[in-house]
Amino acid sequence: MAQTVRSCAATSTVRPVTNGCEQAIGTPDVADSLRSMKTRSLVIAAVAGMLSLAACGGSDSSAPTTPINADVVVNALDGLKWDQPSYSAKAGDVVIAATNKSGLPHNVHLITPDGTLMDTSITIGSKGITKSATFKVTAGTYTLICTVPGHSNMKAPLVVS
Ligand SMILES: [Cu+2]
Repeated sequence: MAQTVRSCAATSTVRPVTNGCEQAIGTPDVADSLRSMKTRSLVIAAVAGMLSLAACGGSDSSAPTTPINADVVVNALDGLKWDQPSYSAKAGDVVIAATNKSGLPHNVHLITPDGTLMDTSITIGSKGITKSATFKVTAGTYTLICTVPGHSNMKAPLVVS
């Protein structure tokens, strides 16, 4: 006899593999502008269909639609500054997700405790963009910077324990 068992689906905490590669998780600007056109549903449906066809036809399917389970969330704000005076993380593979909330292009680089600029970086070129990357870090105080000329004020410690 069949019995209906209602079990909660376990939510997976599997994190997208980034391995230093950037992943764009921001919503395309076109989606925002389309969303505001509430009365033009036919147009929206038609365009959405075209977009999904284009997405299916593309060879690059690396853009996830859900937020990345980041270890460190960094926001670039207007006024050439990060949203926090300092950040912290646990040693290992640390996923940093950076969002550009300002009107200027930025990037995220890490300087190791011994002063070396790490190869891994994140570029957040325009407002609303969120990207992430995995940084391999060990215990110590790193420095999170933006290397865009004139942005030297964008500097915050990343304390790794
Ligand atoms: Cu910057």
